[in-house]
Amino acid sequence: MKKIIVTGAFGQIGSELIPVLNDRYGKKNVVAVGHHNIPKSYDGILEKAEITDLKKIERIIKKHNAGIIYHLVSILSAKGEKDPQLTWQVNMNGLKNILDLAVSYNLKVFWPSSIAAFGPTTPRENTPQITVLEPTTMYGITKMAGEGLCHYYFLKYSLDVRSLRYPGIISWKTEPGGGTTDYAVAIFYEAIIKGKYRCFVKKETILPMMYMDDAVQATIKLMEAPAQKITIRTSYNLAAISFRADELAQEIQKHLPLKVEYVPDHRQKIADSWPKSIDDSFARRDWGWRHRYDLAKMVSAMLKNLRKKLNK
Ligand code: AKB
Repeated sequence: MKKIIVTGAFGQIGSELIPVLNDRYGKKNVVAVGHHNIPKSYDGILEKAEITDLKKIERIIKKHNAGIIYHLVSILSAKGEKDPQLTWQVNMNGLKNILDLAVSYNLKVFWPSSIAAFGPTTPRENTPQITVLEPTTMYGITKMAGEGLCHYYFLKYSLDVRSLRYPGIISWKTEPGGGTTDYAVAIFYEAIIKGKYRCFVKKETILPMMYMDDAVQATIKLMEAPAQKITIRTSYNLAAISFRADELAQEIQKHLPLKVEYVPDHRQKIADSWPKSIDDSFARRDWGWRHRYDLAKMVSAMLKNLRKKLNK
C-alpha cells in the first residue's frame, strides 16, 4: 500500500485524525509530518519538517512512496490577523507547494477549508454551497483562494483533490490555537477547572460547530468516496450543529455549576462576518455525510473526556 502523509500532524485535527488513520490503514502506512507540538514519544512514523521547506517535503514523499496526503497545516483566523504576511506564506504557499508535489507524484489530496471563506456579504442563514465568497480575514482569504487553487488543479491537471469547509471544531485532546471559534472549547476547560468563564463573544453569537469525532468521520468518508461521486472540487459545505454562545453555557450548566461573563473583543467582528448555519446538502447527497453529535451529546462527551484528561 502507498503511504498516507499527514502534515500539521500534531495540530487540533491532525492529532485526532492520525489515530483513526492508524487503526484503519495500519501504523506502518501513516506518516506524521510535524513541526510544532511534537510529542516526546510518538508511536508511529514521524518526520519533522516545516511546510515551507519544499525540498524536505518532497524527500519525505519520495522516501515513503506516498499515495495520499492530508495537508492540514494552517494558521487560524484570529492568529492570522496578528501576522497576515506569515499567514499567506504558510497557508497559501504551503498549499501551492503540496498541490505541485501532488501533481508530480500523483498524490490524492485532502485540504481543509473553513466557514471563514465566507464573509459579511454571504447569506448567513443556511448558507448555500455555491454563494458569495468575500472573506474579511487573511485566514479567510487564504481559504477562499485555496479553494480556487484546488479547483484549478482538478480542472487543469485532473488532480484528485478534495476539501471540506469545516465549521468550528470542538475537541478535547488538543486545544485549537488562534481561532475565533476557540471559545466553544475554552469554556469546557474553564468550567471544569474554575467554574467560571469569560467569553470573548456576545451571548447571542451563533456559529456553526461540530464535535471532532464527526469532523474526522467526515474527512475519511470524503476521502474514501468514489471519485465520480465528488461533484464539488472547491470545498464542500459541512454542518452539524449551530448554537448561541449562551445555549452552550446552559447545556454545560446541566452538568456542573458555571458562571459566564460575556466580554466581546476583536474576535466578535470576525464571528459576525461568518454564517450562523450551513446548507450541507451537497455533502449529504454526494457521499452520504451524516453527523452524529447534537449539542447535548457533544457536551456530555466533551465533559466526560476532559474530566478524565484533567483528572477532575
Ligand atoms: C477559526 O475559528 O479560525 C477556525 C475556523 C472556523 O476555521 N476554527
